[in-house]
Amino acid sequence: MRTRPLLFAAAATLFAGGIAVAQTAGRSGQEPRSPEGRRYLSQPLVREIYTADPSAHVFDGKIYVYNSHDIDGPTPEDDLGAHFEMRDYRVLKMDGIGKPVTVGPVALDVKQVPWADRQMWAPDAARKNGTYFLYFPAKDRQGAFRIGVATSKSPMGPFKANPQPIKGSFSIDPAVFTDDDGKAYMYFGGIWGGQLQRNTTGTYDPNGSKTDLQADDKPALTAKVAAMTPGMTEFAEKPRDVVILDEAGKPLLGGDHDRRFFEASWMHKYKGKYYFSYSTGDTHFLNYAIGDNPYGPFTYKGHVMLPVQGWTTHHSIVEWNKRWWLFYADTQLSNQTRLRNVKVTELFYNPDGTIRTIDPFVK
Ligand code: FUB
Repeated sequence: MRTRPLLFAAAATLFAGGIAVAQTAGRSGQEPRSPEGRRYLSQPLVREIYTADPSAHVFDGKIYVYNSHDIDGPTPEDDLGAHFEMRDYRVLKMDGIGKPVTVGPVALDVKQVPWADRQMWAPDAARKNGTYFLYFPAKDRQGAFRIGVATSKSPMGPFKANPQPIKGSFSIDPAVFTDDDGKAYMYFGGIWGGQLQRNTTGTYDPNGSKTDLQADDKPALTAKVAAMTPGMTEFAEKPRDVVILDEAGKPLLGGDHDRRFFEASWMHKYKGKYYFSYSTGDTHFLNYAIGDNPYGPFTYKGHVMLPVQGWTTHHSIVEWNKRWWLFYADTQLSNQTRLRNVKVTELFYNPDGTIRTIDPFVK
């Protein structure tokens, strides 16, 4: 396990409501800029490995980030994400925002998962009764994404995978939310390479559409949600649709690419309301919608974040130290889609409960 302090050389420090959040300059002392010359809002949490898809959790006051571990594989980029060839997971740990980040050892490798063949994509984690659960998507030997679960007594792992994926699971990007009553729900799914559009009949269709339903004037494909069994390792019910409504109460349409769900579900609760947030993929927004219960429907409210550098971003929203934080990723370190780095910035609510849109660049 390695601990790496944040670089503070020539640091600019942003004061976000009292706590100093370090914004790191490069080793040269020059402030890092995007290829277009824009200044980044925040800096990568770690630099010794590439990381993406951060799902942050607070366990016993410490922050753990369950993320994809990006690697530089040989596969050319395509629209189905074949270039995301991740093989293992490594958990990040920090005592607080702005504190040193520990990069854990391999927490789970694809070779340790009997059913999985490749592409260990965006994971999430949960804790119940002293056991930590790592949820992860991977392709099986038929090339179908399924969602697996692995357990550990430590939040850093190593995790031991169940021999089979979760029964009835498909697609990608699991996010497990535990409500105040202790009941847990998994949100999941993604279109295009995430294969939601190839799972509309209950069976994976390898010859299905490459993108979506290809029906722009029909309701868009939705994320899915299923309550978890008390043991946290299976679905307690058939997954349901996570319906997002527009301001008129109508489901968002497939052609509404700036607003419709693409991938990267996350659920958090704020002042008794349920906030379902997600990525719009090909239009690169992080959006959110608010509902009155974990199943929705949810009403579309706006952008959590504007597009970052890089094709994808994927996020989580977590409360730490009585303030709210957005974990996300961009490609600052590599400027390559497949080699991302996770970041964090503070998230603020307006008095009416809407989220103040975050620009990942400083004006
Ligand atoms: O990291 C691989 C995939 O890219 C994730 O599963 C998606 O959410 C997107 O970030």
